[in-house]
Amino acid sequence: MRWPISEPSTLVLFRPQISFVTFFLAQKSVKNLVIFGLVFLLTVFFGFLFNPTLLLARAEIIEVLVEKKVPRSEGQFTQGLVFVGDSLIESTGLYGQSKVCRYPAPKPDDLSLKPPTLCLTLKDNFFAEGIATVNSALYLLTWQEGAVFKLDLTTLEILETFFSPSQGWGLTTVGETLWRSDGTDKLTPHKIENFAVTGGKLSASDGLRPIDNLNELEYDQAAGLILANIYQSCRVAAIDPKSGLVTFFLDLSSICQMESQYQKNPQQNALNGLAFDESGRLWVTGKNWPNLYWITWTPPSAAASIVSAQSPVTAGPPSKSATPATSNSPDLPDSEKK
Ligand SMILES: [Ca+2]
Repeated sequence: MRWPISEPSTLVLFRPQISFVTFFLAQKSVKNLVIFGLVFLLTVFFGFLFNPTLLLARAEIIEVLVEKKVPRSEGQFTQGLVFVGDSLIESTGLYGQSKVCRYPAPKPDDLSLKPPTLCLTLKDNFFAEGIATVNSALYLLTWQEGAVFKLDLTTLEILETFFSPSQGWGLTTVGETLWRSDGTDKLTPHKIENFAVTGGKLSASDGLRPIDNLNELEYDQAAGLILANIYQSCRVAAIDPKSGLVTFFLDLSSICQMESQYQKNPQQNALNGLAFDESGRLWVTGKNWPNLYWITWTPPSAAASIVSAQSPVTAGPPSKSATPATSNSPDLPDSEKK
């Protein structure tokens, strides 16, 4: 399993510069030394000018706090999670078991999660994945079947079926665009009318490396960032939807450590499920986890400021509270999915 947050190999990144310095030091002529020195300085200057993200090196990693832990029934292979009004909607995967269910959303005076009031069960040959809402519709991805279902948000009735050109993992809405993850570092924009691809893919990177295994998604409206669950890790990447730059990571390892199902089988029972409720609280869960967690975090400091300033767009400081917008889900290698 690749670990997307591993430290970069600095020596590999700067191998050309090291070779240049070695050659520079071998010079015996003062004139040559001056010329090569100037060339070196210009190379460094223009390198950062055309790729300023090199200055960032790595995105900040922020530990989250658990504000509330809410018990729920076990055995839900969570793929997508989204709040809509007073409801929590969840999609769950696996062939022969995939469904979408609506639950009464936890209330401030009663944060317990009640049984579902309505469920749509998919045919056995569909593996449900991420979900997202737009107006009165719910969009549901399937893993590798190529089908994208548009459901009536109230009745969960399938209204239309669209086509996805590649695997469906996570889904979220940013404005009038649906963004889909497919397990790589790429996010693909789709039209809400027919799910046609509506632009170029977004490549998630921390400035040095691609951040792949993007899975469940959730748009943080207040911060202007797409939160992406990194598959089979306990981290969430906060991605600028204009540049693809990861401005920070949320570290949820403390939650993974307290989750019994994760401890039993971290590959299968991976962290999965991100959703902002109506009050801007971010809830997370995982596959087969018997709990939902309301989490908060302290906004990143210097790193986020640098990123925001450099980004052609966006992104106010990430916040502890934000307003929801959408949802989605993830998944994995064929052998591990089932
Ligand atoms: Ca979500």
